[in-house]
Amino acid sequence: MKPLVRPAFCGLLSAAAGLAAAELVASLTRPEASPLVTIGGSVIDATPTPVKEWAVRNFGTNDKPLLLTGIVVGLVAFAAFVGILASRKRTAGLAAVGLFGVLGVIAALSRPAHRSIDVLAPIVGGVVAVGVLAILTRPIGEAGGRRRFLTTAAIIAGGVAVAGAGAAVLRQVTGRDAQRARDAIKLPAPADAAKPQPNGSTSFFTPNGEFYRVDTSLTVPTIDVESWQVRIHGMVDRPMTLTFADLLKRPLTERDITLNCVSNEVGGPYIGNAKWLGVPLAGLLREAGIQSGADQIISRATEGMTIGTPVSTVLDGRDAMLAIGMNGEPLPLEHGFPMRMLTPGLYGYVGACKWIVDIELGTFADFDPYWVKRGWAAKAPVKTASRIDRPLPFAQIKAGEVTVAGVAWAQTRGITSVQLQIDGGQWVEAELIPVATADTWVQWRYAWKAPAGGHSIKVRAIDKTGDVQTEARATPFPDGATGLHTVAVTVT
Ligand SMILES: Nc1nc2c(c(=O)[nH]1)N[C@H]1C(S)=C(S)[C@@H](COP(=O)(O)O)O[C@H]1N2
Ligand SMILES: [Mo]
Repeated sequence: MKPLVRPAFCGLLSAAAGLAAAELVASLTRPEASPLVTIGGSVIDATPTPVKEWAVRNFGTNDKPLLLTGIVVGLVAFAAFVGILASRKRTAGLAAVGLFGVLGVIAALSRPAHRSIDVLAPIVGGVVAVGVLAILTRPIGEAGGRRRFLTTAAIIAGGVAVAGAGAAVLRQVTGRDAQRARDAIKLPAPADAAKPQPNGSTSFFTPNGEFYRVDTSLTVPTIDVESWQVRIHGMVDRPMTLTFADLLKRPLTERDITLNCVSNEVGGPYIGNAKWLGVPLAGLLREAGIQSGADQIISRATEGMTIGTPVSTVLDGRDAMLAIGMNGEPLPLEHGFPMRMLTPGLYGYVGACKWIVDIELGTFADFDPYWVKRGWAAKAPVKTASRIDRPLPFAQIKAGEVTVAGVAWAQTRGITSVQLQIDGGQWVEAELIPVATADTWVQWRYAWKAPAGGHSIKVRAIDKTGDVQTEARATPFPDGATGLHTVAVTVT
């Protein structure tokens, strides 16, 4: 058997050279379309929904670094194999390493919001990988022995390091520029302020840094706000294009709105409440002139997400908006800077597209957005729900008066009552802390005289339409979890 180390090394070095070159070209052309990101995005999109749900459940936001590591491990294994192949059948090996480029091109073109320029990086990467492998596997006579090979390899490795570092630095600079531009924005005061909240509770609003994040994007998009614009088109009489400056010039509305994710399990953390500032969407759409028959608003994000929102929900009087501010600041990059949609009463995947670059009026019959293609419900109003935040599950607490507290929500309908059931007994009313509108969660609390022993506390909410939160358990797929949050505690 021929020794495997040198051929595997040649494969790895050529793949590394190709990847570094491709990443460098991408960071110069369009960082969102870096091959690692487009390949990773394609892997995410091809992942079956149950696996994705499992990953979100078990790794939360950490599912992405994990995926990137997986991709790199896969690339390393394939590269080593290609090197070994090239040492036996040189042409086959060269063709195989070229596959990296082809894969990259396919991944780039399969992204929903790709531009033609995106194929440049994988093409350059493929050519570099083939070239490097060709040089490293030259027949011995031409290659001039071991010493010469090592020198060549060292020079290539140096090139890889420089290109890789260059790509990383450029990436950081774009990220920092976007962050700086975001930080420099002075948001105008709202023309229409949010109703003052009657409660003084600090935890009513979720600070931006603690707000949950759920998206399929491997890297946080860094949109250049100066050149950014959004087009509103499709089934409208007067298509329009708006820049960020155009949005700032319009009368802005400020609203307190609770946003939650359809993937949230009963009692889960993917919900947050913030003060949002934005342009009312209903007014914009009426200006554009919605044509009859248009029933779906399709938002497209810079990284390729598509989200479909019913026209009827946006026009029914609720405060749907194109948001540019969150809790008194410009939108944080990870929450959709420079602009995202918000639709009170809808789960995020049908009403809250981030990093929007395009809004098209169309129909549900003609277009399935990203998650709908994957089996999730096309229309997904939030379900009435409640959560116990205190005491924590399995807490050990002292006998006596214990405050049980949490949140309940039924955006657009509002919460009329929250009830607790302790150890399967009678349902008792919790105290609701008053809120200004139906679009936020409600904080509740209950003073419980806790006797010693093991106890279970169960919560349910009743919304203002009279609907009692169902005890029947349902998984988040396809339109949101149901069931009652129950916490077991030990009182001593
Ligand atoms: N561009 C884009 N927008 C997106 C998503 C996404 O993956 N990409 N995820 C949606 C989902 S599933 C949810 S629940 C909300 C989450 O918003 P947040 O991350 O600001 O909390 O964003 C929505 N908007
Ligand atoms: Mo979500």
